Amino acid sequence: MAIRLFQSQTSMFCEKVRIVLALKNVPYDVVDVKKDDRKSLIEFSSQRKVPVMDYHGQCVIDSTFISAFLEERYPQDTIYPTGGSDKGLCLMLEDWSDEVLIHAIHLMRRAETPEARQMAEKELGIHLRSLDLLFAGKKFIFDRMTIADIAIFTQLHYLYTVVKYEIPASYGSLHLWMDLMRQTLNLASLYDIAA
Ligand SMILES: N[C@@H](CCC(=O)N[C@@H](CS)C(=O)NCC(=O)O)C(=O)O
Repeated sequence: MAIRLFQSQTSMFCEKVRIVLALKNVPYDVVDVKKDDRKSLIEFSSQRKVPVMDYHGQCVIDSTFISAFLEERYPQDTIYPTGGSDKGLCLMLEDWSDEVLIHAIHLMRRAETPEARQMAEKELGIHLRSLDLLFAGKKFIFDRMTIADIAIFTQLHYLYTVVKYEIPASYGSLHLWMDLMRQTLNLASLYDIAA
């Protein structure tokens, strides 16, 4: 029985999992879940969110759990840093990205008036500034590309591909890191979605 990923192409959480699967060279089949047709997903997982992984019949829900599950089974090309303390920080950053950064990105996506956009840009700006400081003088956050980089990249990548928002050039360190991530993940442009 093959591994199946219930997913949607534009979801940042699904992109996060696709990147982990690609880094670990794990072959899988895709089940595309449409907004208005979640029947097979609900039948398999008893809930309606993607990503969900069907691992030879075992149901794994949520990008963070799927990533940790894949790491356990495929420890090669690890997605975590060396050392327990750095791993703790890495998991916190993954969670920050999935639970906090995402709100600013959704706010930007939903902003329909100039006032709402200004508010959203202000909130997003707080996070972009923190990230720009975080990446100053660094390649990746830890000693290698980890799930923290991947989680943050997929959120910001969504800004370009779905929200159509360009991160201001003034965040120079953040731009350098985005370019490095794009090259490492072999994306031709920031608009490409990892296959
Ligand atoms: N914490 C979850 C979030 C998953 C999530 O919010 N998925 C969205 C797509 S980006 C979804 O399927 N939403 C459908 C719904 O809420 O009905 C993860 O990391 O996988």
